[in-house]
Amino acid sequence: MDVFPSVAADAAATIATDMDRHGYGVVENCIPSDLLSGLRQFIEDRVQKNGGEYIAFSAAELAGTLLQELSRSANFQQVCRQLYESGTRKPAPPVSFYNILRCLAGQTGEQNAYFFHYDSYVLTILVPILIPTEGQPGDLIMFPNTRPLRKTYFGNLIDKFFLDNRLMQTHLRKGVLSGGLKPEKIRMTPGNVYFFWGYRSVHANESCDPDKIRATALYHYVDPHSDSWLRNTLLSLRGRKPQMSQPVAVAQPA
Ligand SMILES: O=C(O)CCC(=O)C(=O)O
Ligand SMILES: [Fe+2]
Repeated sequence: MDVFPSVAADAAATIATDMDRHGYGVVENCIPSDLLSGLRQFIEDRVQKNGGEYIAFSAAELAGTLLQELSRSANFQQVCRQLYESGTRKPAPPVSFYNILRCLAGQTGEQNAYFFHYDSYVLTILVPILIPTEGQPGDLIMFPNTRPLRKTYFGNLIDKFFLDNRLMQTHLRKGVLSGGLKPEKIRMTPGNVYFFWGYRSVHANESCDPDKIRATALYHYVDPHSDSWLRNTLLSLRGRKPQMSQPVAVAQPA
């Protein structure tokens, strides 16, 4: 049985319109809570083993979990393909996700908040697993669709250069905290799945209380510059696999 419901074409079209107009679209109540609870247990155990601090898991470490099942779900892949096609007017390539599970907790969770970035992938799907119900929930904050898909990787690098520097990061963080800047704030509910144009939208997450866990699974779909010579040369010089521009995981899973 598919872990994700079938989303009708007109419902997917509504999600795409919401993403264009308000920054994000949502499929509500699509992940049953009994499926989420096994994953929560896994997360709580691993965060505890990690001294109550931030931890992130790659797709390989998620083998056998609900999150891997979701990445293989035909219904989930179908809605991602439809959104991609409606957003880019291009045929959707075969689905392969860059998948990560982020668990914010402790003091190191704080260091992974307010990092404003563009994703390297066109479509971002966010599946909240654990969101604190007391104190700060760690909302997703977003300035939707602030840039188009760049034709070249170099164009993309220029955007990142202007965003990923101390001056701009401080300006955005202070602006958001003082209320001078008003991003979309998305208070996520576990069970729902959220879609946004991660490549096109400046986004970050707020912090949550250090004694709470905030866990989100991210699925990233289609790197528009995967064939770029410049990108591949830079990545091989740095000797690392392509991924989004997030701070590195602070700790390895135990
Ligand atoms: O966890 C979140 O709310 C967002 C994380 C994010 O934007 C990312 O990992 O690219
Ligand atoms: Fe992101």
